Amino acid sequence: MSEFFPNIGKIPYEGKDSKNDLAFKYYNPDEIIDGKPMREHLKFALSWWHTMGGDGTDMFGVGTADKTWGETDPEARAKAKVDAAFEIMDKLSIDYYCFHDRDLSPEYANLGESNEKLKVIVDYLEKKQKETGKKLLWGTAKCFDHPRYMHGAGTSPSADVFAYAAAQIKAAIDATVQLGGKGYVFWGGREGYETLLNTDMGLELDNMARLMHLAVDYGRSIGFDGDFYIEPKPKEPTKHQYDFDTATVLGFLRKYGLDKDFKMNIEANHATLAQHTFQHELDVARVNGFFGSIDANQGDPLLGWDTDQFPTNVYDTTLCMYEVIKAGGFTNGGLNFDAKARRGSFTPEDIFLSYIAGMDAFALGFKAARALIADGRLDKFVADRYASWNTGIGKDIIDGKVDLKALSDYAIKKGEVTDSLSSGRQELLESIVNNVLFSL
Ligand code: XUL
Ligand code: CO
Repeated sequence: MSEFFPNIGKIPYEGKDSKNDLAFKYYNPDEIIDGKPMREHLKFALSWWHTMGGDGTDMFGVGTADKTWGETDPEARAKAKVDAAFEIMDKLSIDYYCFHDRDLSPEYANLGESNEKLKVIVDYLEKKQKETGKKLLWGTAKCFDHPRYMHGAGTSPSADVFAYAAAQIKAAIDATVQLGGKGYVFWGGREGYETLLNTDMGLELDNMARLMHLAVDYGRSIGFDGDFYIEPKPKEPTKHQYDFDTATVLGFLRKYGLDKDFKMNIEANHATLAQHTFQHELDVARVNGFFGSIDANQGDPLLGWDTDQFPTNVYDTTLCMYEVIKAGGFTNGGLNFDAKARRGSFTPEDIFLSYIAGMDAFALGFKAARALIADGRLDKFVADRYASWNTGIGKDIIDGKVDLKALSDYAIKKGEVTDSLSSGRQELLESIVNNVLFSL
């Protein structure tokens, strides 16, 4: 088979002193760390939509990158995309990929035909996976781009649209299971509203949960043993997205009894759109036991929309990997690059250069996070800060040994609190992070 990128060979790891643009400086896929190779710690995934389909089209202009893969017939193009994607994954040492149904195969004249054509591509993917050892991280259904979804999918006022979305989700779950994926994502593309003047919010939320329950029941019935994920996002495309942030989604999952089957797929740029840090969203997921997977990218602090840039901010990747390590690492999840090269970075080489940038930033972040934990100063500071909960009245509160009256008696007797107040030392801690980061 001829190559799509004949001028680019397998990207080698050359170390931090290399000046070779087409080499990794930090991502050394086979380096063993804590008994397993770096590639298994990071579990990088290629996003089919951006990398294989995104041509740079924006609101002000047509595409700048050629993503036709040399084909005009839709089925031939879908197959060429598979070949090109596997070449990219091989050359970049990426083990996983993620898809929406319609990234793999477009819509045809009717749903029956779309499903049949999707199956052809899924069979082809299964064959390629067997030949190469590449894996599916997660699948999802694109229930937001077609005009039928203008008012939502699971939250559409039209029951027929709900049924159509259910059909698409069924086929996408079938594909995910056939390809051995351990994740299935719900990103609520148009699950939200523009004005309450035309919206029955209560019914829409109930229906969104109904669709998820139907998906869980079906997935489990055909042997899907992975995680369902919700990917929180506060705005864009709708003004009020129901999955605003992790805390909002947690309330939703618990209310509707979906909390046993779902975890979070946290996206960096979605976190910042919700006015949170990436680390905040990861931490909310972790401390509640809902940490699942990550859509790795970054936004631009000066822009208020989802720019899906490749992540290069090492401070952020460090604090992200700090959370991942504290969560015990990835199980079913991984780091999916929901990221696209800038519209002006339009050449085939830019695909590789942008992935190298993102992968190196995460490899460096992983090393830095491990160094922060090994250094121990942050952990020790936090442990000391909460020491009053380990003994005395703090321990009694945690053990449930005191009631409100007993606490009142204690506080009156003790008088003003002075001895257990200490400095938060934020500046010191920030300088410790710098010290560790720049000693790597
Ligand atoms: C949109 C987004 C999606 C999801 C999958 O902002 O992040 O691409 O990751 O539907
Ligand atoms: Co995403």
